[in-house]
Amino acid sequence: MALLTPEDLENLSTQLEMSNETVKRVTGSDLKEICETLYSTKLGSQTVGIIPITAGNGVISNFTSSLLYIVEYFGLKGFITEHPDVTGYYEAVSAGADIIMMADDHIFTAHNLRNEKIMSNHVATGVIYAEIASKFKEASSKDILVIGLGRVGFAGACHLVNNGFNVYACDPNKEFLEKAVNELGIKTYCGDDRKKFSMVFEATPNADTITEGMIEERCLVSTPGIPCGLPPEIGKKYRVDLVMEPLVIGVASMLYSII
Ligand code: 2YG
Ligand code: MG
Repeated sequence: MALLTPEDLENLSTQLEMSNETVKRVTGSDLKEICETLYSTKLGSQTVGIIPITAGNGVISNFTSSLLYIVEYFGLKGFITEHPDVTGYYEAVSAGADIIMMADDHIFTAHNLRNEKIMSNHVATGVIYAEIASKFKEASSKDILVIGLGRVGFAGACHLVNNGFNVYACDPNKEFLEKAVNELGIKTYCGDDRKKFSMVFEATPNADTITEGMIEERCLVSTPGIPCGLPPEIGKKYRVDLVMEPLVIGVASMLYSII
C-alpha cells in the first residue's frame, strides 16, 4: 500500500482550500456539510490524542502534525503525545483523550473511547470520495465508474451500491473484480467498452488509469489515489473537475464516522 511521503503533506492547508473549493463548486456542499449529511452528525468538542507509531517504515516526519492541523481545522481539541507507541497510548488515555488516532504501515485508525466506535482510514476514505463523486450536480445519470477495487475502492463501491447508484467497475486483479461482482452486484467495465461516465471514483496506487474512452466532457473525477489516475492532458482536453487531496478529506470522514 502506498505510504505517504513528507512531500505529499507539504502545503496541506492550500491543498485543503483548493479541494474544498472544488467540492463546493461541483456538489453544492463543502466538506463539512458533506460529512454532516453523510454521517448525520456534527462534531462536538472532543479531544483527540495523536500517537506517533515507530513500527515498520517508522515515523513520517509531518504525519502527526498534519493530523493535529486537521483536528483543529474541524474545531476539535488535539495533542500529539510526547512518546510514541505503547508509551504514547498510555500517555494519551491518561491525559483524558476522548479519541485516539494512530497509524502503522497497514492500518490508520481513529477510536472513540467514549462510544467505542472505531474506523479505519481506508474505509472512511473510500466512502467519502465515492460520496463526493456521486453528488456531482451536472451528472447525466446514476451510472458511476469505480476504478480500483482494493480495500479503498471496494468500500466506496459498497457505499454507492447501498445508495442506489448503477456501479460499473474495473480492476486488473480478477479476484478483486469477482469479489465485487459477487458481493456487491457491480457491473464489470473495461476500457474498450463504449460507455462514458460523468462521475468517476478512482482508488488505485497507479498513475494514468483513466483513458479518454471512459469519460464524458466536463465530468467529475474524485480520487484519493497517489499518484493521480487522471493524465493532465486528458484532464485539460475534457475540462475535467478533479477532487484529489492526500489526507484531510479521508481524516474528516474518519472523525465524523465515530462521533
Ligand atoms: O506515526 C507515523 O508517523 C507513521 N507510523 C504513520 C504511517 C502512516 C502509513 N500510512 C499511510 O501513509 C497512508 N495509508 C495514510 C493514508 C493516506 C490516505 N490518502
Ligand atoms: Mg491513482
